[in-house]
Amino acid sequence: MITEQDVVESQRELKKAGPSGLKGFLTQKLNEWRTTPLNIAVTGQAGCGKSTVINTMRGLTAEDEGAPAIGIIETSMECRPYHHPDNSGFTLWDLPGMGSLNFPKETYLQKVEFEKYDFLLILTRSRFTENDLWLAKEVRARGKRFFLIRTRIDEDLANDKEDHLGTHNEARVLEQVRRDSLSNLQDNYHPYKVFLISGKMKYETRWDLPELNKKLVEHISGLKQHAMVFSLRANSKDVIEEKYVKLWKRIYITAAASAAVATIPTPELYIVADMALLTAEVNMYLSQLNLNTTSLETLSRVYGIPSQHMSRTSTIVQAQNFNGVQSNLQTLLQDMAVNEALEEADKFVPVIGSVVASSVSYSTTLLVLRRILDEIKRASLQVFDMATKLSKTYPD
Ligand SMILES: Nc1nc2c(ncn2[C@@H]2O[C@H](COP(=O)(O)OP(=O)(O)OP(=O)(O)O)[C@@H](O)[C@H]2O)c(=O)[nH]1
Ligand SMILES: [Mg+2]
Repeated sequence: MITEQDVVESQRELKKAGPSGLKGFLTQKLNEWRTTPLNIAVTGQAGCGKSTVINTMRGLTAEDEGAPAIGIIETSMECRPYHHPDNSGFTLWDLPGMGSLNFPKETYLQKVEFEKYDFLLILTRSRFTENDLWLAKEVRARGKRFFLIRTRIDEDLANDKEDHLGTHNEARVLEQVRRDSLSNLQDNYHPYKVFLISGKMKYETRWDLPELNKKLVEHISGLKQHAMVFSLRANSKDVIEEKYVKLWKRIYITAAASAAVATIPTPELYIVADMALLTAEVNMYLSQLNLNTTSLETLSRVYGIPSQHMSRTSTIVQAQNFNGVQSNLQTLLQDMAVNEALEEADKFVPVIGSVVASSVSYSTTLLVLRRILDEIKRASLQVFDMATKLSKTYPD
């Protein structure tokens, strides 16, 4: 995320507008991904599970406020945008299925304003139709990506288990369903992968949903990729790793922005740090890695894991329960300012070092943020393991 070009620009900002100019520039870099729009269209026939998938991808369950209506009557009669709760630039569009009275094939692409989407998710509960394939080809012809998704896979598995209690074999059922999904298409050769998923949040770590997330990240680049990684749920070890790598890269900029003030640290404080900025950053780690209070409550509700159980994975996760993230951070910063040496080799030292007394602050903050991020990642993997263990069986 931080390039040589950024370092040069930082130096220029510093010369031009002093430490506060530098700070403004760096803060804007940190927030760039939030202003990068991402639009994902979700289409499929009534009842195939669009609203359910949209909720789960936004970290919401049906009873959360702002979640799309889920039900057994046809509720999606128009294109409806659903924003990510923490990133309004990330929008999932609930599109009506093609071929319904209001949305005939001939005018479908115009009516749904097709050009604006980065990806199209084509959902089906059973077999894909020629209409689905037509849509997929139109998308491809316009240089965009589509994914074929077979939903409600937990129900197929549960049915098979009930019907073939003695011989039920999950892998075999999945293979059958995968083949069956494309069996209505005339063309014998269709090289498309079918993603088998359940849209229910309790199954978000299972079957092909994590792989789908990975593909959404792989097929996009630059700031849009940042926005994607920071908007997806941490529902696989791969996504947790992706988030970690991108959060790690922000540390240089955050530490520099925090240290870029023209005040000399007092002997009692040792270092200069923008506590509001740093606390917000640590809160971002917690929410990105599913460990903020809201995520813990959701996980607790969905999987039945007691919140205290998850909080115990780390002191910083625990600290947020009594608003202690900031004081936790402050203690770490002060302890480290005394104990740890300057990291000379770092890229920003030449820039920050010219701001009064800021290089020690910068290096210390850098080390503290790294330590905290590592700890939060470790806790996140632990919580992830708790959740996956509990989602092993179907149905309830
Ligand atoms: N078990 C299971 N049930 C699902 C899944 N997806 C959806 N459902 C259920 O199927 C019903 C319809 O799901 P919705 O998400 O409302 O489907 P939709 O495609 O948005 O339907 P319309 O808005 O009417 O087009 C609801 O009762 C959901 O709870 C799934 O993956 N597994
Ligand atoms: Mg719906």
